[in-house]
Amino acid sequence: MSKHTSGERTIWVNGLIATMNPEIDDQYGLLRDQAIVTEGHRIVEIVPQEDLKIAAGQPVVDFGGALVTPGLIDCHTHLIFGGDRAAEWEMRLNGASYTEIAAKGGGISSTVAATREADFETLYNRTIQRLAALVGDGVTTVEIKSGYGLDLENERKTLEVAAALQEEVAVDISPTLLSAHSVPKEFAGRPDDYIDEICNNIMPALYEEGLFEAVDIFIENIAFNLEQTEKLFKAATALNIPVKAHSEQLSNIGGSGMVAKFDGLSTDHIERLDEDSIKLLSEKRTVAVLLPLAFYFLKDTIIPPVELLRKYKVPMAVSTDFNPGTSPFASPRLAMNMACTLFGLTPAEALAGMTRNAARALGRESIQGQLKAGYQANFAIWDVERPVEIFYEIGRNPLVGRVFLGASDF
Ligand code: DI6
Ligand code: FE
Repeated sequence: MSKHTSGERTIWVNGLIATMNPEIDDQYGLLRDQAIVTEGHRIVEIVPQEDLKIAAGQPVVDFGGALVTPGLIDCHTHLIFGGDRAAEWEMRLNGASYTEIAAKGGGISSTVAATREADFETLYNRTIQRLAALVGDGVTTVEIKSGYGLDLENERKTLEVAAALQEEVAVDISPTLLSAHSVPKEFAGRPDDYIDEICNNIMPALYEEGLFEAVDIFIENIAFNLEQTEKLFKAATALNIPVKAHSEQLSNIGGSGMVAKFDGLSTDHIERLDEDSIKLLSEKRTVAVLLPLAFYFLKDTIIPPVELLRKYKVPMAVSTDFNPGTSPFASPRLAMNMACTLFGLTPAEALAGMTRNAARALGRESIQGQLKAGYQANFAIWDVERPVEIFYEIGRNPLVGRVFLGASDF
């Protein structure tokens, strides 16, 4: 990326700007004939081009009529893991269910074994390819979860890969501790003891090391129950760590209500979410994260209650859920496409789901996900006439460049 050196005032002209600012009276917050003025990492102002006063020698970048959106934000991924699950996918295509495969020691457990086996370099090299695919789709912020190590050493290894990638790639990584993804074999039949191990050992140690910024848990019949969740959330809250959950993907045991109780960042999947839980969410800051690629790959048939989420004004985000078992798709554009076709989101809701609301799901809503004064200068630049074309055609990618913290490859 060529650098617009930090602190330098830069003027970006001739873009069709989809600000995603809800205060602008257009579903994409569209602005025409306006210029974005940045200083280093920040947007200083967006002003009518005719009012611009450009000093001699001041850097000006011409978007040439391209569409400019906030950099995309993929707020839920499991990008770092060993091995793959192609053979299990074939089993599923031959008739076995995800739950049956998990019960036979397949599923998440097989990826845990492969991740423990893999060394740092292997994990790093595999992940950087996936990250490149996300970046190639316009991503400037990505959440990455642990959750395939399931012990102190291997959860640390996973999160250290995320930290190393943060140094190498022009992208903002939001790391999440998902040690409560599954019960590891050392704790077989003792899920409560494993939750204690996370609360007393894994979480405080890795938080102290600065390796993650939020805590996640898989709340399901086949994973952790509400009591275990409450224990984890209380321990996280005592350390001032925000919480979130995988909830109502396969069953509804009240997970989203528990996330609401702790004013969590997000509740994710939520195909089986009910109206009473939505009412609880509506009073909180929590974002409902929709993961249409996992829904598609599992051939689920129950769609999330989008109409009720709209009714109660719960903000909806959209993410890839990239993982080896249920969503091997590093394509945010495909996720937005399928959020529309499979879940009935409008294109503007889908784009808000990968920008403004995804920022909120990561606690970054005051600095990312919109183009407005005071926000970070993170842009995705698209060779399209209207926003829907960002994810209309899959195969030909209309992204022509990204700006990340003011540094541009456009
Ligand atoms: N739900 C999911 O879709 C992923 N994790 C989760 O809790 C799947 C993870 C996997 O199958 O490896
Ligand atoms: Fe997930």
